[in-house]
Amino acid sequence: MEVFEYIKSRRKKKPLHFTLIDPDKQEPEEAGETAKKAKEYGSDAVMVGGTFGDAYGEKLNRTIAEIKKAGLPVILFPNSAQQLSPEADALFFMSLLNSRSTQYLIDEQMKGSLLVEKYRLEPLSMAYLIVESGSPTGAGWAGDVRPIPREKPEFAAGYALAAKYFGMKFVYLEAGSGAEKPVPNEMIKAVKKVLGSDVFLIVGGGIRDGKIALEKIQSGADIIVTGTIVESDERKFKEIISVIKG
Ligand code: 1GP
Repeated sequence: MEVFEYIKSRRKKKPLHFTLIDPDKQEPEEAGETAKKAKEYGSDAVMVGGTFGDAYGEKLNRTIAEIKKAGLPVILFPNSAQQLSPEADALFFMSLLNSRSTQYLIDEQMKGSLLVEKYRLEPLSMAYLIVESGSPTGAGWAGDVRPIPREKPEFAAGYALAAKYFGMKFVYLEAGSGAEKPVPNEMIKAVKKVLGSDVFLIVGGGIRDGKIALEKIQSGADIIVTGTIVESDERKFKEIISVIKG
């Protein structure tokens, strides 16, 4: 089954959880073990990507090959046209809409699109939006972003509706990995209101326990992404997934 259809059919039953694995932070075998845990605890897919580092080419391919053994779909979450691999099932073909640099709006996509076709990766079109989260994050800095102010949910809604009009299938509200504060509930509500059920709303960054995950789901998130917690606290990781699947 195509990954988009898989997401659509699972969302009809429950909200989803995606596990983010940074290929730069561990050896391929360890990434494979993490993916097995993700599957066991009920996560729906594994996203592979990271802001920084050198996990491209061979290491990226080996990491994904290990992750795939767990049996979950693997979706690339690339930081550039360099972070592509034929081993993955799909990729978030994303544009960082609040970047000030054309590099993250369209240039990397132009460089990568023919490779996406060659590798037969399923492109999942996504608007990526970085939200102010207390202190600067790696994604915001690296992406040359003007973060959306926390008290301006209407700015996020404006970007999200523009993305929907462009035909994008996903909107990702990102607080940044390890964010001090997650995306505000009011902003999630405002964005979901304009997206309706046609576009999936992904929320991630700084989601550290089940209570936070539940608030984000109740505000309108379709998919919750966690990265840091999978590396630091297995109990909380399990708790977050069980709350989402409640
Ligand atoms: C980062 O939103 C993801 O792209 C995950 O963030 O590492 O804080 O879970 P955390």
